[in-house]
Amino acid sequence: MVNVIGLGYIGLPTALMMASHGVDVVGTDYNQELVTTLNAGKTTFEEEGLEDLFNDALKAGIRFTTQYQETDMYIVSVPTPYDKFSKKIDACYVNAAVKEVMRVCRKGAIVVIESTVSPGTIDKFVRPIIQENGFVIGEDIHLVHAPERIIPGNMVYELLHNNRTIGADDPAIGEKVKQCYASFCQGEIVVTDIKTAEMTKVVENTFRAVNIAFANELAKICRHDDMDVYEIIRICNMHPRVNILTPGPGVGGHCISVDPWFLVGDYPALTKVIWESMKVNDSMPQFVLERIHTIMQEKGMTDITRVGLYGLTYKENVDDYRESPTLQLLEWQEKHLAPTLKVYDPYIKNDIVKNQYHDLDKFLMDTDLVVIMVGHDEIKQQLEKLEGKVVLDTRRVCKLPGVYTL
Ligand code: SAJ
Repeated sequence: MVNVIGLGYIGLPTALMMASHGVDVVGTDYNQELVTTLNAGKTTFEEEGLEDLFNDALKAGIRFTTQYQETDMYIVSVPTPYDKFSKKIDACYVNAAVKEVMRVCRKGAIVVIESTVSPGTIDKFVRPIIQENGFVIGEDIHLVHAPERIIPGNMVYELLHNNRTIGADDPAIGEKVKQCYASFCQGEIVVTDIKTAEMTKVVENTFRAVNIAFANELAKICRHDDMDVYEIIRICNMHPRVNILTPGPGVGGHCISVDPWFLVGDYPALTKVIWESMKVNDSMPQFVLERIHTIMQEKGMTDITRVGLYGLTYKENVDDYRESPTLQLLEWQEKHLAPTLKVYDPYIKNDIVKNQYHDLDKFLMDTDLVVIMVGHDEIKQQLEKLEGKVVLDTRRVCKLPGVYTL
């Protein structure tokens, strides 16, 4: 039996996928409300294909509980935030989960850490916890790091098809864990050591952060001299060895906007490019505010309360708003005592910010300048509703004449 610890954006789909492919799975989360919801037959977030996968896993017998199970394999997929001041990883959730596992696990159990951790985190935090509990690593407990790679918005497909990395002290244990993931994963599964696996995960997300920062910097250069950044990137990307990502209003989510900081925190003297890239990405919400100001001046608009932000989530067609550019923008704006802008997002049903709307038509009725912060399919399919509005499109989804871009 596999006990998946942490039933969030990664743990839940992983547990469901294993269960629906014949593995005996129990999902554990310390959040009683979340466990109750799952036991009532409801999923806890929106994701394409998740509902069907959930039903398959239920039929296959998956169980959800707040209790850690006595078994011989654990998959820990809890969050790893970073400390905003030191920029270093905060491994408190991983540490707490491993401590709980130590209380109940069988001798010879395999503990797989799926959570993203910076290189050396398992050596520094996880190994001592196991040893303090009187276990010998490699004999009583086996350690493995199997970082996840799935992208919100396409998780189910990517769980099935992405290649994976498994880091283990003992290659034979690595192979055993590989067999478990191979129950559903059709991609190639590489077995390596733990520190290499830790590093690859952080490097993958840092690569993307730096590439996005480059695109964002190009957007600023092009704005400065009135060039079309999208056309320039489109043409450059026709070169066989160039692949620039897309500029946007900032970088959000719990991965690309967080993981590169682990490297900056651990190697401050060696991370110049990464550090500057993160600063560029973090500057984008403010850049959008400046664009709003310029456009209002150009259009002779004076009433900031008639400006509305379309989209609160960190990217299109997901319901996750952690670290979202819109939240970053609102935070920046509030610091300057300006009245809060109007906000609407079809994926966010609860009120999480001031002046939040829950109906697109009503939101548009009260807005003269619409700033598209997220390119949800909803707005892409109803672009005609923006006719007659001043539009600042930070996601390049609305190619109507007269639309402002970054
Ligand atoms: N963004 C841009 N321009 C782009 C691409 C993205 O501004 O060209 C923005 C998005 O709007 C969003 C942020 O960047 O605010 C991050 O979105 P994303 O789609 O790039 O990535 P995530 O954070 O949803 O998922 C990433 C993925 N990592 C890589 O592609 C290397 C995913 O595979 C990882 O599993 C995930 O992080 C994770 O959990 O670590």
